[in-house]
Amino acid sequence: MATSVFLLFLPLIFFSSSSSSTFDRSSRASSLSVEHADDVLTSRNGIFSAGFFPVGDNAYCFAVWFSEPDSEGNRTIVWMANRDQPVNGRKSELSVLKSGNVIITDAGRFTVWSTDTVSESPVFLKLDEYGNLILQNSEVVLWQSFDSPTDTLLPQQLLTTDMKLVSSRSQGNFSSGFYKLYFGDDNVLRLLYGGPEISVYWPDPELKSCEAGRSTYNSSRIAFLDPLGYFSSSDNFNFTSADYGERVQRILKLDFDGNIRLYSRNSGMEKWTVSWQAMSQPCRIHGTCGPNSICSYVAHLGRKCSCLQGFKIRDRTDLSLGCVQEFNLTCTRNETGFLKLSHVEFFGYDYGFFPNYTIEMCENLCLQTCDCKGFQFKFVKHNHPDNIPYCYLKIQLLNGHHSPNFQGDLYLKVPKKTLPFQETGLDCSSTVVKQMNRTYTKNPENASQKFVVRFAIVFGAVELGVIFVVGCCFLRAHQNSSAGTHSYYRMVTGFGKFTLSELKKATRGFSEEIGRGAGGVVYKGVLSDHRIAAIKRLNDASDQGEAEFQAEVSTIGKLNHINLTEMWGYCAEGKHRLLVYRYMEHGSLAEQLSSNALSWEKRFEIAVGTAKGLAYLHEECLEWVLHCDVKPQNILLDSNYQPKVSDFGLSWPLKRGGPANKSFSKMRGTRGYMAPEWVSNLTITSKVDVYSYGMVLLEMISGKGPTEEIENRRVVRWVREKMKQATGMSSWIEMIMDPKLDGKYDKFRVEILFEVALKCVAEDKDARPTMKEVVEMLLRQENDSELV
Ligand SMILES: *[C@@H]1O[C@H](CO)[C@@H](O)[C@H](O)[C@H]1NC(C)=O
Ligand SMILES: *[C@@H]1O[C@H](CO)[C@@H](O)[C@H](O)[C@H]1NC(C)=O
Ligand SMILES: *[C@@H]1O[C@H](CO)[C@@H](O)[C@H](O)[C@H]1NC(C)=O
Ligand SMILES: *[C@@H]1O[C@H](CO)[C@@H](O)[C@H](O)[C@H]1NC(C)=O
Ligand SMILES: *[C@@H]1O[C@H](CO)[C@@H](O)[C@H](O)[C@H]1NC(C)=O
Ligand SMILES: *[C@@H]1O[C@H](CO)[C@@H](O)[C@H](O)[C@H]1NC(C)=O
Ligand SMILES: *[C@@H]1O[C@H](CO)[C@@H](O)[C@H](O)[C@H]1NC(C)=O
Ligand SMILES: *[C@@H]1O[C@H](CO)[C@@H](O)[C@H](O)[C@H]1NC(C)=O
Ligand SMILES: *[C@@H]1O[C@H](CO)[C@@H](O)[C@H](O)[C@H]1NC(C)=O
Ligand SMILES: *[C@@H]1O[C@H](CO)[C@@H](O)[C@H](O)[C@H]1NC(C)=O
Ligand SMILES: *[C@@H]1O[C@H](CO)[C@@H](O)[C@H](O)[C@H]1NC(C)=O
Ligand SMILES: CC(=O)N[C@H]1CO[C@H](CO)[C@@H](O)[C@@H]1O
Repeated sequence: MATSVFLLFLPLIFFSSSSSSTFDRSSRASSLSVEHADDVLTSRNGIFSAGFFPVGDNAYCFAVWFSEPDSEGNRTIVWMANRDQPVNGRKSELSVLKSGNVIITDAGRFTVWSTDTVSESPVFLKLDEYGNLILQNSEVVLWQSFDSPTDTLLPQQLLTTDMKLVSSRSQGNFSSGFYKLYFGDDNVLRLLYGGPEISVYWPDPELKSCEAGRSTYNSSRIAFLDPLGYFSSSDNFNFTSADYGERVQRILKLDFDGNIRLYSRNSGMEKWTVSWQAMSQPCRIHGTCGPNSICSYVAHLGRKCSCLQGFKIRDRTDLSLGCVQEFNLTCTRNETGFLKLSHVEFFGYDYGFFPNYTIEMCENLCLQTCDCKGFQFKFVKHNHPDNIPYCYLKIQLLNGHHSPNFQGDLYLKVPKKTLPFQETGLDCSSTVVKQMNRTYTKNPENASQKFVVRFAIVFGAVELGVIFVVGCCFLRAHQNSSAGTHSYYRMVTGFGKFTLSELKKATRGFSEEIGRGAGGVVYKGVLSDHRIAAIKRLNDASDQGEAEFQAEVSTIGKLNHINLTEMWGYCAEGKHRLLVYRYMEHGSLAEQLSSNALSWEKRFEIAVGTAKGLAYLHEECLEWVLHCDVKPQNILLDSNYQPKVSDFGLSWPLKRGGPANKSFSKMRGTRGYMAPEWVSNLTITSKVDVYSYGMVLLEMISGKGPTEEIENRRVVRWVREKMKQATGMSSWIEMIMDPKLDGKYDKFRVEILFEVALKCVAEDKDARPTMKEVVEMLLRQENDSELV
């Protein structure tokens, strides 16, 4: 940017002397006082000003605004320093200190804000012509307001990793509000409501990122608005303003109501007009109405909140607090009934969803579940010609909205004696419906057709890190509604945080050990909802902070593939770190290989499934994850002997395409299965897993582990030598094959598996195929073999 060119034309330059001789050493640090209305910095082009701005009664914040007011005479604030800590109207000031720090003091006493900068040489503060407030010395920019935006993005200002726009609290209150625009862990730019509960509402959480037109692969995480009105983000999201062109002032603002809008005007004294906005349906913005309340949109009047029947407003001055229940629900079946509310949808917080359920079945289920507050019933088009009724049990009634276009109903659980409430009692359905005029960008039914899963929030877990993000990979394996009743829990409720006492209880005091590995000991347990879990207690995990642990776990939690073990949750309390997985009936591949329970067909299936799981880890998901410890002990088998790769908790996400980073300082893995790179100090890439996978294949074929010695040789060398020696195909296969198979195998496939295995265990990592290529080789050959 050309800012430095204009250095000399700055209206106000503060000097702080230290080593420089041209300025008087005794000169005070410069300051702007709250008491002098003309203590204002103005940009060289006159467009922006910075100074103290009144935000309330005798309350001021240091801000940057457009010098020219709007049509109502109000200033348009684009940045604020101390939005959450306004200062007194007397004796407060912003000072540039000799040390290079800039501070705001309240009433001459407390420092409420500072840039925390240090400089040996004199520094000065300037407001550039793009509205950026810059602190610099003669060499470098020490600090700039563009790096810490509040709720507004100006043209040329970058929104990048670790930056976020945070809405203001309300129209007249500039304090930080609940809505945030930021780049998520999956590189997608999104809008989040972070009030009492947390949920993402843009892009549409019912859509996978790719369906919303977003890419998760570009980790540069940069978004910006150009002066002409084109906004683009590294996740492929972009838009062009309705009034694209030059000579227009623009701001992109995250408004207090949770919508992002692009505003423009031709000049000062004009009204700002909206030239783009993110949400066309305001009731789809979460957090508007709070729990047990329904949002409805009335043209010209805006959004309106109304309580469900039997609930009353908690606080008339703050509708976002929602409504409280007035009746008492017992858990007795014969005392409880349901009230139908048509065209009402409550989003998220599902206890579970159940395809092909009738209303009666759904009612029964809700009655059996004491925590069930009601259920959503709607028809979802599936893989069938007919729509299938779906039942979503609600554990909380949040993000409710009413829309005549919504084809579904909410059944609210109420005491029988309060029935019959009539549906007409719902004031928004009787009065509001007719006035509503809403433009839908798409038929909402279509959106739901594609999904059997709704975005849901982990109960109790409010950490940002564990927000469940619906990514491209999240639903991949679950298009088939009968994919298993087990999976709905996790998919719908996300994964949760468990308490240590819960897990103690589940495992009966960690009594039943079912496995032991480098990372920790695994116990069998039964969760309070009767699910059988494998609970891994990590050794020496306490050197990892809780936040770091949660971040890592949330990465793992996002991975969802039929051939990876499902993680249901975690526990991080004090020094304890535990992971909760689904229990696998048939234990590990290692056990099954040694007990000779696997036929050749099963072995081949397991090879394919494992390759698919690893390929997904490496390439298809949100982030690249290396496993680093692929071995038969970590390949678990479910009741159908379907493989599930487990224990990828030791892995780290990698920047896609990039080499491994420094964090690979410690060697990981198990002797015998470890790629030579680990030992020879070469770069660690996903090819280490390919090597280990190759070793597993050899073991599955030959029945011999990598550390076993056969004729004084390790398996790999032994196999290679046998191949060289052999004259005919069948002779070496017979020599190598696991004798436990008793000659029952498909020679053609053995050959394929061998070929793949040997490619995988190549010493040179670049000669090894990727896991994706492995899958292709196995499957291509599989089809060929069927033709034979
Ligand atoms: C703005 O909202 C915050 C949070 O509710 C509150 O503490 C503060 O007093 C409000 N400020 C004004 C000026 O009303
Ligand atoms: C402009 O300021 C007046 C009072 O100063 C206020 O009532 C009005 O809501 C403001 N308009 C906007 C758009 O903020
Ligand atoms: C990622 O996004 C940035 C900014 O939009 C772009 O410059 C870069 O080319 C993108 N990288 C890839 C690999 O697409
Ligand atoms: C802008 O978005 C459209 C669709 O949303 C996409 O096709 C196009 O590639 C995007 N453009 C850029 C430069 O990312
Ligand atoms: C609900 O229960 C509380 C105490 O358990 C009682 O005080 C209250 O009157 C009950 N409300 C109704 C509507 O029965
Ligand atoms: C509900 O059923 C239980 C036993 O089935 C009975 O004891 C109770 O009195 C019944 N309550 C009502 C309100 O009918
Ligand atoms: C739904 O359930 C009914 C009976 O309960 C069954 O006949 C029907 O085949 C099911 N439909 C689907 C699509 O599973
Ligand atoms: C509804 O809104 C659309 C577009 O905003 C407009 O064309 C239409 O006339 C409106 N209908 C009613 C009944 O207000
Ligand atoms: C949406 O669904 C309707 C009927 O259910 C269908 O006619 C239309 O083509 C669908 N649109 C899209 C974009 O899938
Ligand atoms: C779902 O999977 C089952 C086996 O798990 C299979 O029998 C059924 O045909 C599948 N249904 C669809 C629609 O793919
Ligand atoms: C491994 O490589 C790193 C840097 O590439 C080097 O600092 C270290 O000394 C090497 N270790 C060995 C054992 O060669
Ligand atoms: C979705 C997916 O890749 N599933 C694979 C899981 O593993 C089995 C083998 O047991 C494969 O047949 C599936 O294709």
